[in-house]
Amino acid sequence: MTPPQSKNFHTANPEAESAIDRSIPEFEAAKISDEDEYFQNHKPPSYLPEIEKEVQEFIEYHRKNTQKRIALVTSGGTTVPLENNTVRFIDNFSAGTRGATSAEYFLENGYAVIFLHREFSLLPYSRHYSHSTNCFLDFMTEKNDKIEINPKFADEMLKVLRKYNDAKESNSLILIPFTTVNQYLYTLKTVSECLHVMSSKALFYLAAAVSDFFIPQSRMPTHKIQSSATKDGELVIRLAQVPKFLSRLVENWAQGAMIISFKLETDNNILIKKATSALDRYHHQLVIGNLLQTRKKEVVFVKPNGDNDWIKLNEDEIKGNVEIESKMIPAVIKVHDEWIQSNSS
Ligand code: PAZ
Repeated sequence: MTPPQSKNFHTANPEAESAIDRSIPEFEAAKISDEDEYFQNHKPPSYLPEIEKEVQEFIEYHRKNTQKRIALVTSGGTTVPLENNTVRFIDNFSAGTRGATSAEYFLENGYAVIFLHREFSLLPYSRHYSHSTNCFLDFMTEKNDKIEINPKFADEMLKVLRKYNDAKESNSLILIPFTTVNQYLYTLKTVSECLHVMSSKALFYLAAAVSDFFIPQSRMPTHKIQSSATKDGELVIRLAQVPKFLSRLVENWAQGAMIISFKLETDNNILIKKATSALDRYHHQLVIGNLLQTRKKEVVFVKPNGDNDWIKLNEDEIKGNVEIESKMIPAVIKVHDEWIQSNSS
């Protein structure tokens, strides 16, 4: 028996009056997102496949042998080259203290760490002796024609050396460099995609200070900008906005991972508002807010449930050189525990 047909209308016939309605505004062709367009129009760094291989091996090693959680810690500032054969670039203040210090506390707490850092910025462990007002030779002394560690620094140095050796021997730390914002974006994408297999056991701790503006490759001069090219003695540079990659990270590259972004401001009055709007926009798990002026003494954890939890060092802790990351990382790990728990059912 054939099913009853509606006699009142037919979907196959266009409606005569509106079949061609010229008054309807033109339907725009689907646009590719700013993020995708960025990757279509900018070349990846030539060494990216090697990084991908190293990172995959690192992740596989821990999946098979240690079952450790893996933290991707980004650290330091990105450069924005003004020329393709780069003589000049725009940079920012970040030395990588937050990233390098945090990486040490993640390692101490049993995480394996992928340290995606600005080349020549601070590194875990060596940070205690590099970029310091003390020359590294001050840590040494001469005795009976031999070089020794200055006894004044020996105890502290032994502690750092042991932790460093632990991280090395357990293959728990991998160092991945970047310099330009383009290298950072491509490497972040690649590493994130590799980490996809870790699901909720991956933690993204995005402490790098990434430039918001850049010069697209299409309009970057090949050679050094000549002073004769200036107009009335002024050099005018037109920068484009770096696309916001956090939504891609949350929705595609690192789906299931716990993602923490940082928000740096210089105006106390807008810090919480800006951190909250980042959470609303990207739907990740935590924004850590900090002010340029006080970033080593206090930070605020801005959470999706509306909580703003401050972590501060007191006067004694500041005098005793306590690092704020020693309080931040256990608090971050607590949030990660809850994230893994909520994803395991
Ligand atoms: O590198 P550092 O320790 O001097 O500074 C750390 C920091 C302020 C760059 C970091 O805590 C941070 O807030 N990063 C994100 C910056 C931003 O894109 O808003």
